[in-house]
Amino acid sequence: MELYASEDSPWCWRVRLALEHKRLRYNNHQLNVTTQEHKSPAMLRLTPRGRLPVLCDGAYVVFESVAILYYLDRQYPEWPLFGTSAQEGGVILRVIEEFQNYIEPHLMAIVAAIKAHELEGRRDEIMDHMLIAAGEARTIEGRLSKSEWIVGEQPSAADFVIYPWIRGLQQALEDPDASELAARFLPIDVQYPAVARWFSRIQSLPRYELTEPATLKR
Ligand SMILES: N[C@@H](CCC(=O)N[C@@H](CS)C(=O)NCC(=O)O)C(=O)O
Repeated sequence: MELYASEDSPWCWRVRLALEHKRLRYNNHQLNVTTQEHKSPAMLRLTPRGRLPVLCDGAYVVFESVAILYYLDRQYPEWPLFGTSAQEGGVILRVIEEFQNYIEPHLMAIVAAIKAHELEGRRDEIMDHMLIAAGEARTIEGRLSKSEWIVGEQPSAADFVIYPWIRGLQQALEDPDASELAARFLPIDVQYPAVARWFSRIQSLPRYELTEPATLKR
């Protein structure tokens, strides 16, 4: 399999986590988004929107990260990503949809503003995003205080979709400019102890370290 990905993208990281979880071998092609490598004619033939990740399995091409996870699970059912029953699969997909629709846009706004050094002048707007994200993190904390994984007894697509964003938020909030925002979330082991324990569980998964963006390495 060929994975076309950008190293520090949460959408690409979730696919690397899923591939490693399933013990699948793949060639990881890291594209440089800054130099528009992902918009080359060859890439646009694979994925007309010019977004990453894209997975090619032989002649079959799939893009959109959650669609990739779904494809992998149907094609390679060992080490399931969407549970072992229709009901469990429904809950996993519901949690993913809720995350992507109601939380991800706020996390994107916060992380992008910190990385672009744009907090000055946008502090109230970004704090509003932070308050929503912190409230949603409370819901995730509630789930993880009852169970080791976001849904069910094993790691699932829900863990692999959500983890890269929360880990990315933790990293972004370590920027000294973001201290006011950080007070709503850090230190994570004090404010969200179940999330911190879940971080350790994910980081202990086999071959986890191969999935981690170099910019985030501990
Ligand atoms: N909904 C898509 C989002 C993909 C996405 O936005 N990827 C970023 C990763 S860096 C990208 O390709 N950005 C480059 C661009 O938009 O030109 C998914 O889940 O795969």
